[in-house]
Amino acid sequence: MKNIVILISGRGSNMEAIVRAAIPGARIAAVIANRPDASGLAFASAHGIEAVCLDHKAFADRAAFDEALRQRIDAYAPDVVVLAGFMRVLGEGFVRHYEGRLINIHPSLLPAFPGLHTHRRALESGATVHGATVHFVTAELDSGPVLVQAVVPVLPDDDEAALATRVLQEEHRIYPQALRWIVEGRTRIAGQRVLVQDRARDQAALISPPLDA
Ligand code: NHR
Ligand code: GAR
Repeated sequence: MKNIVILISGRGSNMEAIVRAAIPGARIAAVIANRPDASGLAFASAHGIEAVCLDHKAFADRAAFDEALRQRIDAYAPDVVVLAGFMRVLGEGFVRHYEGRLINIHPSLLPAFPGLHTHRRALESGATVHGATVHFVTAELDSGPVLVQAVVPVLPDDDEAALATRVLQEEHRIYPQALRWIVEGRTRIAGQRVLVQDRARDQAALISPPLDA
């Protein structure tokens, strides 16, 4: 059995998608939030998962929070640590400690739009496609090796909320899949690339807006 620890900051719908996926061989050992008002903690508790709040505001600085967080996580002997809407930047020491077993989902097609407010920035850029990326976390923000990406169209009537909803729906598909690949031991990091054994080989292009028939 592989132990999974999931870190959230809010609603936790990606955490929920992972829990509902019931990945064979994976046990969600704990869900930890850095904010007491993270509503995802209630879902975790209701599903018999240990739900922990570690309020970053209770710590003197980032290093102290990182260290306390690391100790809480390590108590569960995790094989994989999953950032699911986790909103605190983590220090180099923390990231190095979990190297190769720490993953994040970011709401853009990296390397486009690292950081915050990705949907607004995608709309402003005029891009006609946008999406989400699951990646291994490295010290440099939103820059680690990519496991999987989902592309959605940007539609003419989109506002930030509509685009975010379309992206989130795909996040809920790709994040459980990526975690499953890791739990099954099928991923290998080769430089900036991630190789997935025996993955589907669909070479279809995604074009937005669609070409005329
Ligand atoms: N830490 C490292 N070292 N590397 C990454 O790739 C990380 C990370 C921590 C979180 C998630 C990331 C995202 O997917 C993530 C990736 C928070 C911020 C941020 O600026 C940026 C990126 C991400 C998460 N946070 C502010 C901060 O001061 C707080 C913002 C808030 O609380 O609303 O930490 O986008
Ligand atoms: C998701 O869209 C996730 O990609 C994004 O926040 C949302 C969290 O939703 N993550 C970040 O922006 C990280 N900086 P959720 O709490 O319902 O999973």
